[in-house]
Amino acid sequence: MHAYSEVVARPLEVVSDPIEIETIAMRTMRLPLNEPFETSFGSIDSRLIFLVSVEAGGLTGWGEVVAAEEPRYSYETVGTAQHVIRDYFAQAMLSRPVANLADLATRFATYRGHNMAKAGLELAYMDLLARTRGQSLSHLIGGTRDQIPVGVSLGIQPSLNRLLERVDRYLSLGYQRIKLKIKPGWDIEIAQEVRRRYSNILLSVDANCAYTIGDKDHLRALDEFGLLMIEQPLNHDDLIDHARLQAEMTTSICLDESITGVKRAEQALDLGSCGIINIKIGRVGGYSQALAIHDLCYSRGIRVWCGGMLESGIGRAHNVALASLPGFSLPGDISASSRYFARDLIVPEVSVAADGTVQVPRGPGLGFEVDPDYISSRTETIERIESVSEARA
Ligand code: OSB
Ligand code: MG
Repeated sequence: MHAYSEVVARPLEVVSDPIEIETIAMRTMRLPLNEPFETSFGSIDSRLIFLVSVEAGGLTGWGEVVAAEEPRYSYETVGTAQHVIRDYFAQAMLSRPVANLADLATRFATYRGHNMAKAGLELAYMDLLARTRGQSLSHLIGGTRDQIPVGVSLGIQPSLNRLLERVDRYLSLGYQRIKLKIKPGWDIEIAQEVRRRYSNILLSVDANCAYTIGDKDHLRALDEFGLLMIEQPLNHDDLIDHARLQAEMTTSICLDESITGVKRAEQALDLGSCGIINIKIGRVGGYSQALAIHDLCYSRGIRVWCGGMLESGIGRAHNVALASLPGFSLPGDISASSRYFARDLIVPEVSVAADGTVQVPRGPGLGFEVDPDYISSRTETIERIESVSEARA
């Protein structure tokens, strides 16, 4: 592995005029999933999508709050995010013109937690900033890749045969890495079977916190299968037990839930809690933290990849931009729109080429058109926040 010391060149840091945001809109809509998605913490068959948009000078920037309906992956929910945006974060954003990303992040930092809610607004701001400058988001944040390698995350299935069928399908579509969701009782044997069938693929597993350090010997059985990584085997806020486990496993641990910001990432690396980090913009509180974690890992030669939250195309388009940064050397959980939904909210939809890559768009902002008619037709709730006084009225 290389140690990098270069600073990532980032047009974002070039000074531009402050943006006076006029309106923040929050929309929710339910999108059915093409097939149920089961993890160690439960199964869902639709996604309640929460979009935020910000308007200034006739332009609109789009973001997505990736919180789920229930506090299982994290404590945030669509409901808590609506509350904190409506009652706190919107005012912070509208109170005076936003000078830059750091200015916005500093305003939000005075409020504890609620990273996905903060991130939704940071995403919308960054899309707006990129559109205002006529630049692509990827270019704005210092992206260097024209296409990004992608993988697929396969939920727990009713049977091994159903799982193998899905592995076959996504490999034949070109996906570069297969990730299997695991839990006690659906772990060693399925990893073994998939590896037996495909000796050379990039294969990983994701436990979503389903084990404890007491399961160490059980988990070590996974070391036989040449996995790229085991993602978040232990508790969601643990670093210590992960370090103990990593010291006894040859498979790299990748942290997801445990990495909630750049400070935690630094501690995880110092403790040896993981060898790989999954960066999700929502989980870490927005672009400000996601970029900082990327830069930290890039400078230390630690591999990162972009995680997913079964987002709509709007959130996924942001993930594509993020994953174009030079440190994203492993395939992301950024699958084609058709892997999730019958119809996505952006045009064109995200598609995966036969070589398992997604093209990074070069048009202004997200680089995909947001489909306003389809969004309107599906919107279930909409709330507009115009100004400090009106928001409080
Ligand atoms: O742990 O990475 C996870 C989806 C929802 C919540 C948590 C996770 C996931 C996924 C799916 O693994 C990733 C995707 O394809 O969006
Ligand atoms: Mg995960």
